[in-house]
This record gives sequence, structure tokens and C-alpha cells, in this order.
Amino acid sequence: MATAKIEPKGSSTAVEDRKEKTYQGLTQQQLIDAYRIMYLSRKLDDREILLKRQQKIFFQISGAGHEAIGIAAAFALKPAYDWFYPYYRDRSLCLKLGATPLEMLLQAVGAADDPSSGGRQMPSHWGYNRLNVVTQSSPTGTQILQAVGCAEAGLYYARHPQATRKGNSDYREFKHVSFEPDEVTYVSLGDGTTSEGEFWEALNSASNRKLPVVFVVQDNEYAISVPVEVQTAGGNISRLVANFPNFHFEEVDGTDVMASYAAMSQAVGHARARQGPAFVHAHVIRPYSHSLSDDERLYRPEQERQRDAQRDPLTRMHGFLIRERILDQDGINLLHKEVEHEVQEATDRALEAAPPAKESITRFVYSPDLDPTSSAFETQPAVAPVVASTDGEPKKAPAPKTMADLINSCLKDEMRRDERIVIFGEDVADCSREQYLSQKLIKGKGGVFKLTSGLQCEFSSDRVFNSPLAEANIVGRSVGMATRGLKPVVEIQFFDYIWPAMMQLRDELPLIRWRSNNAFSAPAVIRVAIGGYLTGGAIYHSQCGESIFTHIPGLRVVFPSNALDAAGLLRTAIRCDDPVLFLEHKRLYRETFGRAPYPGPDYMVPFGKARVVQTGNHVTVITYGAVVPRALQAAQKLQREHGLTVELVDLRTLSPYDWQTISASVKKTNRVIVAYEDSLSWGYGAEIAARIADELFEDLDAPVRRVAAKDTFVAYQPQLENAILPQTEDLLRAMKELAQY
Ligand SMILES: Cc1ncc(C[n+]2csc(CCOP(=O)(O)OP(=O)(O)O)c2C)c(N)n1
Ligand SMILES: [Mg+2]
Repeated sequence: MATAKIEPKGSSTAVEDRKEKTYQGLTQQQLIDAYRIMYLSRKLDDREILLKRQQKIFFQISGAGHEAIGIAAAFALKPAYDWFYPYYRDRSLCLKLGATPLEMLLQAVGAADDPSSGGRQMPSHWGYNRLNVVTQSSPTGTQILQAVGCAEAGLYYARHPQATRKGNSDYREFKHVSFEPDEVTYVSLGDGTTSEGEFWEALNSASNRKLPVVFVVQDNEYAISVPVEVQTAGGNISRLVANFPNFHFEEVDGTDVMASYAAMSQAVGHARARQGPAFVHAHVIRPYSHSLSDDERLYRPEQERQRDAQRDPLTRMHGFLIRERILDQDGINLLHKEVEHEVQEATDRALEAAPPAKESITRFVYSPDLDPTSSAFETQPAVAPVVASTDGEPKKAPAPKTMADLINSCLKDEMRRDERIVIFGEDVADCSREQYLSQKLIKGKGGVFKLTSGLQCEFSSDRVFNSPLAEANIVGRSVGMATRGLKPVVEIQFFDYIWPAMMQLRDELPLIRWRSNNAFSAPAVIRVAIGGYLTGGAIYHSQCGESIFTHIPGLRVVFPSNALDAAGLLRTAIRCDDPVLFLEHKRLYRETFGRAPYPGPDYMVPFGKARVVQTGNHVTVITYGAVVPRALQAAQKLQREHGLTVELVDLRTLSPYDWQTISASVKKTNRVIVAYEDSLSWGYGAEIAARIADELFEDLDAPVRRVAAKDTFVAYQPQLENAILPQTEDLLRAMKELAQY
């Protein structure tokens, strides 16, 4: 059945009247359209509930009660122009933006053709690439900082239009970038979610940077069973946020389409005019419990539920259309029939849709386009050759530089090459108060370890800047920016303080591509200073813990041991199309060991290729990071004192890792130690040791040994630190024992 155009009741006779009469700027036809979408949204919820009861779908979350604010937002914004970070109750918003009922039901049944996730995410987890609706996840609140990063990216492109160009031989080849000079980013959340720290971090940055983000809090007074007065001091979020500068604030009855539209129009207008962010607090209802797994009658009495029912946005809109004589009951009935037919048709098709193939489960864990383990990322160092000078004396070879120097040079060269790179984090700028730099009053800082020194001076505060002291803020914003095609190379000052960013690092950054079935990606680089052996670093400046991150599919984890590898691997990290956790050992930053001349602006080391530091016959040592120089020292001593030789393998990247080199070496020496700085139990080496025991059992002449830190924390007192972290003598002892086993 074709959908008839249901027109305002007086349309055939009173054309002039209709032209004049609008409601907060909405025409009668738009109001009918609004009601149609709201009704469609509710009927899709109802149908999903039925399908769930019939066990034809597997979960249900409704948008019921939130339809009016959603439709109002969609009327005030533009699909495929503005950007959207909706939450699960935004069904009406997504329908109005252009998502179809079939698309929604394809997600409910988990079909291969579900455009949001290809059957990977539960229903109501929107994501429509063609509409700029960014892939949504389930952790409440992670979308908010990403929306901030998204808005920052739009502003950045407006200032740097050249940065949108496609690049050659790096991630830019595969990342289509678009922006609109007056685009706005929409993000929505529930009242409960305003309790998350990331909400406040997002408001803080949006306010401070005057970003065009429209925050919409859909306040249904409950977060599952927890009422708003428990979440929010004083019970009203509007009162708490009222003092953020640069904001436009609206508090509105979110069950009233016209009032909501008026509020949204003001809010969007403010953001579009680049006046700053806006905050819309919409009071809504939640008639269908939290989800189909929840029964609100357990914690809400009938009278409270009845009170809410009086405000049902559908009933209100229905009554309004009749009262204003925009539609009569026949018109409403016809509209209902059409919508119900549309839902039925979409349901029939969705139920026939094929599920994804089982073989597809690992597709899009990583970029299908660019493989950082490939030979495209293998180049030779371009070090100036030693040539004879005119007086016949050989010219001095270029001076070897520290790991800190080479990382800094690599960042500079990459920033010159790629205008999409932005760098931010705590203390990474030379000086936030730029005038001190321009007046030459100070030298500038450029990182607590000075790794980003001079970058702000060369590339401006637009590309290199300090963040607030908030790690989730750093990573969350970088996810949003990377989704838009920028290449954030952000810094976490100490590994010990990475944990506030864990939700973004575990549930967002590495998941964006997989959960959206490759519709979105966020290949950001997170540089992190890690490790101990500092003499005085104590507990909170010495931690390792890399295995927590190598356990995350979708994330590349790199851990160089020397200057040359650091430069080559960082370049690969920046140019590749996957998110990378780049771990830099603080103790190695300025170590004499492993210095090298700068290998030039195109030197790259592919991921997943270990380096055999020295070959040997009696025992293999597999390690990485600051244990490499210690193991080398031990190996040299073993050879001097006992004539036994060690094959030393530096993994360089921990995920992926080079199984081929490990396996070849173990097959050769038949004895292996896996050594790492982190505490022994559950550490990175446990996985390597397990795999060796599993796959190379026949090749072993001795048990697989691990040498690692004690299962405690890294103490301040140097004698304790030495006793805790693995030392050269520990390695030497293990090598000797194993070689003689
Ligand atoms: C970080 C996080 N904690 C807990 C949950 C489980 N959970 C899902 S929705 C929800 C309540 C959200 O309430 P609110 O923000 O008010 O949105 P509403 O569902 O009421 O629309 C909770 C606790 C989650 N998804 N994410
Ligand atoms: Mg709520």
C-alpha cells in the first residue's frame, strides 16, 4: 500500500489560512509528519516488544515517552550535515533523520544487513553513516566526550580546509572527511547519565572552547529504578549546570512537540551561530519501564505511573491535532493504519533477513584497508652516509640521539606531512599563555618529559594544546576527532593515571569499527609514558600493566626498547588505520643504550615484527621495553663467564606479536625465558609462555620460564625497587639455570 499524503484538514479549501498558521514555526503539515513519526516510533517499540515475547528478537529498549523531544530535535537539525551522538531512546529522532523502520528491525533481529552494526549490537544502538549518526554503544555517557571531539574536528576543518584532502599511503586514503562551516553536534543522554564524570568533563570542555555542541538531557526521572533526586543534588540538573559560561540553556516539557521545537531551535541557533554550546533539559516520561528486562511496577506505585500517563506525548499530540482541527479522527485513523501497515511490512522483511555468517566474527576488528604488519610499513633508515670531506678527513657521522629526541623529531615530521594530526594532553604544550612565548619571556615546557617540546611553537596552539587534567577527556575527545578523520596523537602523562580513560579505551576506541561493522573507525594514537627502574618513581610513577591492553581486540599495542624502533614504530602508529596504544618507557627516554641518528621522515617499522637483538644457541629470551638492555647485559655476562649464548628477541609490538620469530628461535635453542617488567602473575608473558607450551611442546628441552617483577607494587626506596623489578642478575641466573637444565 502506498502511503497517502495525509494533509491538514482544511487543506483543500483554506490554503491561505494554512500558510499563515504555524506553531512555533512548524507548519500543520510538519505537525502531522511529527505525529506520524512519533506514532511510528511507538508502534515499532510495540512490535519489538511483541517480537521479543515471541522470541524472534533478543532484547528491547523503547523510546516511548521520549518521542516529542526527539522529533523536535530532528526538525531543528539537519541529517548528513549536522552530527549526531544519540542515545538508545532516540528512535523518533533517528526515524525523522531518515533511518527506516526496516533498518531498525534489522538490528532487532540481528541481521547481516543491519546498517548500524551488522547484527553485532542490540536494538536501539543507532548508527547511520549516511546520516552522520555516529555508532552508539551501551556504556551510558561515553558518547558525550566523543561529541565534544566531533565538534572540535568540525571547527578544525573549517580553519584547516586543506586537512580534508585525501592522503597517500596512509589512513587518509580510506577516511572520507566532510564538514560544514556551521555544522552542529547533537548529543543526548538520560538524567541518570548526568552522574557520570565524563558528562561534567564534556560540559567543561565544550564551555571552555565554545564548541557547537547541543547537549540534550532527556529527564524521565529514573535511571532504571533510581530516581532523579538520588542522582542529582537538588533533583534538577538545570540548576547544577547553570553557571557554565558560553552556554545557552533551555528547560522544557519534552513531551510537548511545539515547546520542545522552540527550545531546540533556540539551542541549535546558538550553536550554529558559533555562540557556544547549548543545554536542553527536557522533562519526559518512561511509560514502558527501563527495558523489557525491567518491571517498573516493582518500584513505582500506580498513582505515579498514572500521573506520567497524563503526559504521554502521543496522546498529547493526538489531542492537539484534533483540537486545532489540523486532522479529524478519520485523518488520524488513516494515518494510524498506514503506519501499522508500514510496520507490518518492515517486520515481515526483517524476519526473513539472513543472519551474519559465522565466519564474519573477526571482520573489522582491524582496518580491512591498511595492514600495519605489511611490507608497506617497512622502510630503511635514511641516515646521511659518512663521506670524505674536502680535506680528506671523513666527516663525522650524525650524532646518535635519544629515544626522547627521535620521538620528538618523528612527531614534528609527521605533523609537517599531515595537517590532520593534532596533539593534546596534560602539559604537552610549550605554554598555554601564548603571549609569554611571543614575548620571549619563557622557553616553554612541551611535556613533563619534554617529548612534545617545540611542537606548539612550530605548529600553533591550534594543533598542539594542553587538555584539562582529565584522562577520559583526553581519550574521549580523541575518539570523536578520529571518527571525523583527524589523527589525534594524544598523551597520557603516566601509565599509572590511565585508568580514568579506561571506559573509552576498553569500550570505545578499539570497538568503534567492529561494532559499526566498519561504518565508522577511530584510529587515534595514545602515547603513554610507562614503567619503572626510575630510582624514586615509587608506586604511582612506575607501573606497567600492558597485558590489560593487549587483552583488548582492536587495539594495537606497541612498546619500543630503543630510539630507532621508537621513531619507526611511532610513524607506523600515526600512519596506520587502527587505534594504537604507544607505550614509551620513561627510563629509556634518555638512556645511552639504543641511541641512534634520526632515521629520516619516512622511516617505518611494521607492527608484529620482532628484532633479534643477538643470535645465540643455548637459550632464547623473549622480552621488550626496559628489560631488553638488562637482558642483553645478562646475556653478554653469561657468554663471558660460561660460554653460553643467548638468542635475544625484542618483540617491539605486543599486539600483534611476532609468533614466527618466537617459534623459529625456540625451535633452534629449545629453551626459552619470557621476561617482562610487569608483575609476574597474569602478565603479558603468561600468554606467550602458554602458547609456546601449547604449540612448541615437542621442541622444548626445558620448562618455559618467566622472569618478571614480584607480585606487589613498585616501592619508592631504591633497594626495594630493585628487589621488586627484574634485574640483570635475575635474568642471568635464569638464563644459566635454563641453559644447563
Ligand atoms: C556506564 C554504565 N553503567 C551502567 C549501565 C547500565 N544501565 C543502562 S541504562 C541505565 C540507566 C540510565 O538512566 P538514564 O541515563 O536516566 O537514561 P534512561 O534509561 O532513563 O533513559 C543503566 C544504569 C550502563 N549501560 N553503562
Ligand atoms: Mg532516565
